[in-house]
Amino acid sequence: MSSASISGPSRLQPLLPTRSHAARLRRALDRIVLPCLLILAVAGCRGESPADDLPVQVQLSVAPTPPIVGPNRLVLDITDVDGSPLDVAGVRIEGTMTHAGMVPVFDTAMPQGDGRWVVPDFDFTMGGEWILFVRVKLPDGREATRRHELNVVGRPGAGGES
Ligand SMILES: [Cu+2]
Repeated sequence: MSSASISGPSRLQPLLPTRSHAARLRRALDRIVLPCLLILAVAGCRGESPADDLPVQVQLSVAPTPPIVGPNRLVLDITDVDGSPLDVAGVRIEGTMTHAGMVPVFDTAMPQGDGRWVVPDFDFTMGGEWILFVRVKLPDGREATRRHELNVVGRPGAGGES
């Protein structure tokens, strides 16, 4: 057994270029990945990502907040891109979750005037992350779909997913 090979600069030398190369690569990745994450975070906060380019914005509020398993009141304020109330022909809601075997929940909103539509008792059938597709039918028959995500909290004995 020789101890001469334990500490020799010649053994460490090959590691240095590799490490700095890895650091350069990581810095380059940070430059690409970080902005992407920021964009995702902003989109997630807004809870809305248009699937079409129709000039329709939907602002969703839920009572109670956070929403609970069981009936909840959905209030949808529908505007054009400038924030002015939009005259629409009808609003349908589809609620679903990402896991397999989920039965979607469908409902229809009722007009309250000034672009506001209400679903009095939208039934969240279980707790967890829900995706709401708000389908806004325009007077000319075209339909805009806006997606909102919200976390439904379970109630004891109400069948929530923990
Ligand atoms: Cu579910």
